[in-house]
Amino acid sequence: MAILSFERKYRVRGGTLIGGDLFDFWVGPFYVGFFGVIGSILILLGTALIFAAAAQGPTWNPWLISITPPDLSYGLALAPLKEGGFWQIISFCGLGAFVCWALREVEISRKLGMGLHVPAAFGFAIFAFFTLNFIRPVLMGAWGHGFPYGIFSHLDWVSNVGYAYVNFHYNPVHMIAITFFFTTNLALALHGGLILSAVNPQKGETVRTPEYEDTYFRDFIGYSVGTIGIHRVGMFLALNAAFWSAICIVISGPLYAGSWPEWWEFWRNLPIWS
Ligand code: 07D
Ligand code: U10
Repeated sequence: MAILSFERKYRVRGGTLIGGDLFDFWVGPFYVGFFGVIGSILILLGTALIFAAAAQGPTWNPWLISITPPDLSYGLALAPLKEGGFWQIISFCGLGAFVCWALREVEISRKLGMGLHVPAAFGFAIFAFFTLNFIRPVLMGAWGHGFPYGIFSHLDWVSNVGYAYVNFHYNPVHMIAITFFFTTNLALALHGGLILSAVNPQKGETVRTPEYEDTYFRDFIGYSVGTIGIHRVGMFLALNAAFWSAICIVISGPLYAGSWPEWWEFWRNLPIWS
């Protein structure tokens, strides 16, 4: 079905989570919905506040602008705007906008009668952000433990927090998260390469069917995970990357405050070696 007649067929009301027909419409290609409206408000407000905070100075250099969380002395209280209050409201707008974005994905999935895989996957990214700037600061008793919104400043934050635990590479869960990130890359390279090699032939050649794709990997490594299977593998790897990232940072501080290299001493102290 051509895309335009398909859109006419499925663009009917219903499937919304709340609000019934309220905001159940499209603007050009975009589905709006209740969460599109709320999300847009939060995005506009959050962005305006970023500009307002940046306008306090000291710089308009985009690399150096930084909206910083309150000083640790504010604990979990609200801070004045210029002393971290901007950061607090912007964080709230950001989180709200991410959640609205996910719920709008849910409404679109429901309208189309599709699974909720896309919003579920985005939920893992939201979970990582929520862990960094909400769960961990609350567990550690101060909003000041959140990361600042700035290009260089957030890199400095990662470096400082990393060295606060001496060498973050030794955090075993950071290792797991990185392993999942790298394996996601491997899987996507294999998948992208395999698909292009089969369905994007040279002029005069014919497109190859999935049997060819299966056979390629059976010949190569003795096993093919299959055309739907590779997407399960990809989803599994990518979601685990975000999930273990969140875990690796939330245990640093709230659960374990020492040095990560020293954590591995448990291994040398196992009675089995003596
Ligand atoms: C958090 C993103 C969520 C996104 C959302 C959507 C918008 C819209 C719109 C532009 C999870 C946002 C959308 C804003 C914008 C428009 C149009 C995803 C998230 C909701 N590390 N490390 C990680 C590596 C070192 C340290 C994670 C590698 C050092 C700390 C990942 C190396 C030290 C923290 C990772 C390395 C150190 C991390 C990040 C190598 C520093 C964290 C990915 C090769 C000296 C952070 C949850 C992530 C974390 C984190 C990888 C080195 C410290 C696994 C490969 C040794 C303190 N590191 N790291 O979280 O876990 O994705 O956060 O050296 O806090 Mg590390
Ligand atoms: C393609 C295709 C297509 C097909 C195809 C194919 C491409 C058209 C036609 C071909 C594809 C294939 C044949 C498949 C290819 C396969 C891959 C690309 C890779 C697949 C890989 C996996 C499915 C698994 C990868 C696994 C990873 C990355 C896990 C690494 C993690 C670990 C080693 C540990 C994991 C354990 C976990 C997560 C749970 C336990 C952890 C904890 C409880 C927390 C951490 C622990 C502690 C705090 C304490 C103890 C920690 C210690 C001691 C440290 C441990 C540290 C470690 C690093 C282990 O296109 O279509 O069809 O066929």
